[in-house]
Amino acid sequence: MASNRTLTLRSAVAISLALVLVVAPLGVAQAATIRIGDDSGDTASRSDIEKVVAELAKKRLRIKTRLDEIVVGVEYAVYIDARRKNAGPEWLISAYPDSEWVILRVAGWKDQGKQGPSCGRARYSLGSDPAVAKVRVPSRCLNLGKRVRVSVRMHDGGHGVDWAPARRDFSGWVTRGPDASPANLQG
Ligand SMILES: [Ca+2]
Ligand SMILES: [Ca+2]
Repeated sequence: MASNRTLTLRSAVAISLALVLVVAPLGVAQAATIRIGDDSGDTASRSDIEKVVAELAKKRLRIKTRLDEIVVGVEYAVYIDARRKNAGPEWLISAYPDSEWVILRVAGWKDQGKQGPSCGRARYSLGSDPAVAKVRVPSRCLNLGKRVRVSVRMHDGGHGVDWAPARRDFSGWVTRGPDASPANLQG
């Protein structure tokens, strides 16, 4: 029969293993962020996309797009592919620098005229120096799973269009990571 000391040691080992199992998922490196570089000068518009960063955490998806300049009247559109089984994106966030923006359901890259949920905690903002468009949506509101990919389009009327990474092409899949610390959420 095991001594009390052995049992205590066994218990300690069991508890330690349990702690490791609980803690491990947080420590696993996950590709929660993806960056898409885009060429400068590939559109005649001054709202040339330079870079897109998409970040998926448990509670929210954030997409940050760096543009050469924010031009009034430009449509800034973020397509989100949340279902691998369905071809193309499921959601479109369409925004304008004069602050009007909306979440739409899409199928086959087409706006079906169906407005998506209003997602009360969703946010869209623009910064002019540097020129950055930011979109932040709660994952639950758009029923996002563990992986998404994005495609971003800037449409400047007759002046040009710019896509990142390319027309109707997506970034790689962003695998959900743990929610970023409050410091990482800034910016
Ligand atoms: Ca570009
Ligand atoms: Ca899809």
